Amino acid sequence: MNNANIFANLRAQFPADLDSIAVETDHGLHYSWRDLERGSAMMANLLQSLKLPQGSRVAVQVEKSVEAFVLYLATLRAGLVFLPLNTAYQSAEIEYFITNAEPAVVVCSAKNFGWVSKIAFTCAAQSVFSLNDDRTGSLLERAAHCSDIHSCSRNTDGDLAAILYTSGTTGRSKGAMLSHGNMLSNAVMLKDYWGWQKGDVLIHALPIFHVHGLFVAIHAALINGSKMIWLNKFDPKTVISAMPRATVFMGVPTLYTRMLLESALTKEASKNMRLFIAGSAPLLKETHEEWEQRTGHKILERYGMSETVMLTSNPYSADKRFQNQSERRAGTVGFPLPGVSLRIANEHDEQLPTGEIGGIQVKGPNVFAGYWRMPEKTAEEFTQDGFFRTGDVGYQDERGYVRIVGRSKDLIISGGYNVYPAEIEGYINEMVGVNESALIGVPHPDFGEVGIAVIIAKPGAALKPDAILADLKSKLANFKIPKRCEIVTELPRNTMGKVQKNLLREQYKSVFTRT
Ligand code: MCA
Ligand code: AMP
Repeated sequence: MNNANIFANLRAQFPADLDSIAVETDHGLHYSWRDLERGSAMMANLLQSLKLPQGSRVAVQVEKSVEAFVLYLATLRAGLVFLPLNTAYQSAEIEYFITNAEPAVVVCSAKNFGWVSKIAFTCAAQSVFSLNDDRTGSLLERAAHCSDIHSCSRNTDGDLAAILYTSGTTGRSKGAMLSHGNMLSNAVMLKDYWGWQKGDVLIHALPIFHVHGLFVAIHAALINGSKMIWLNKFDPKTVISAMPRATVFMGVPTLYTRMLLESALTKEASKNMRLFIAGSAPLLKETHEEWEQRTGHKILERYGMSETVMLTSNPYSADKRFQNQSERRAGTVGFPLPGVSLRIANEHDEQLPTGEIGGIQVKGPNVFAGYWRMPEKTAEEFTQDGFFRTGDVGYQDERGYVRIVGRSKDLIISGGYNVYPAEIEGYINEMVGVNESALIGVPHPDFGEVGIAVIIAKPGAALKPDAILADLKSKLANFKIPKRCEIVTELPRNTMGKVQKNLLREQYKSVFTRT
């Protein structure tokens, strides 16, 4: 029987010449395919030497580095479950994830080892290792003593490969459980759909703790045996200067708008590039058009979720046989990908006619198994006939292109990161002198959308916006901090007394975009 382990399948596509370059960093380091093979074998042997039960989680909060990417491969290879965590998360956030997921192994930056290991050991983790972005840390020291020969774990399609935490409309984050089969089916299909070719080189400039940078980008490059030009941190100038040696780039819209501010972005600079892909947040039509004007390339926009990996994509092919379906259309996220069933449904989960707006529901081999240890939440998000309710609202036009027009979930997407208003409001409402708060998302020229906190004080309390923001900053990941705080005397409400966030969004919509 075939091994469904995703590492085994990616490994099978490594080039025959293992000494050729697999990863080149912006710091001038070169890693061969053999380095990836040996490095992941050594780390996998280290993890297996811990004799962990099947399904054990390996939680990782480290700065981006090639070694962190190799740790991801090693975890898959050892048949364990990878749990990536945003480096911006602070102790209360990390404590929640570790308590909830109960990882057997935790890997963190050496600078955070004190507080992270305290949380980890309190939650019965077996081992805590450090890993830094300068190739130091106890993980590498320990792995250096392990064999560089390792036989990959055998897995079935349904075996758990990763858990990605994501939040819903209320309450705490939920761990979306993705299997080897979910990820492999998506990677195999996208290789074909996006026309990956021999000689393609990917510029990798995204963080590796979310689906976009970790799965979509890395799996695509590996399954095509393609070299990556690796940036630990996005820098528009560095990406543009790498374009003559590359062919594919993936980014959230903010990365594109930041590159558009660079005079070095020209048709000449990008003439070697084959494909620019955008996703994770809506790409403005203006960005799409300006990019085409400046580079001659039409960005290919696609849509996905942590729970489902990739769902829809604009077409890659300009093949005339597909007539009017081969165009990349700005403002749309394209067509359901092969194998993905997508429908626009009403509140009774019934399919709506073309052109009508409703909830986007999906089904397919890419759709996750459920939320970690939350069977009720999982059941709530699936329809009786097995479709997953994405929480996104949209329609399909007469040509079949999907357009997202809103979200039924209260979510702000800022620079490609998700911010859940309920979480931030919870923190603000606990502050002394606060009566009530509402966090809304408004347009922003750099991050696409950012949060504004609108707050009512308790009678007699004098609230200071700066103090509120500073307090939040000490507790929460930096991207979650509202970019502004407004103290008001009342919030607009409907007849049921519910705050009308749509009216607040309207009121504050031009705060950051006014020229
Ligand atoms: C940084 N800051 C932000 C954000 N990032 N504020 C709001 N939203 C953000 N996304 C703020 C920090 O709080 C800080 O503020 C200041 O900017 C500088 O922080 P720094 O970390 O230096 O920022 P940066 O390096 O310029 O980062 C911006 C970025 C980054 C490169 C756009 O946010 C990024 O890499 N975003 C990509 C996220 C991503 O990969 N998403 C994919 C999710 P202060 O100085 O006040 O503290 S996967 C997904 O959504 C689905 C599945 C899909 O479809 O792909
Ligand atoms: P996450 O929870 O990080 O997996 O974010 C998934 C959400 O990002 C989706 O439910 C959408 O709301 C949003 N998203 C992803 N890609 C796009 C896109 N191309 N356009 C609009 N929204 C997107």
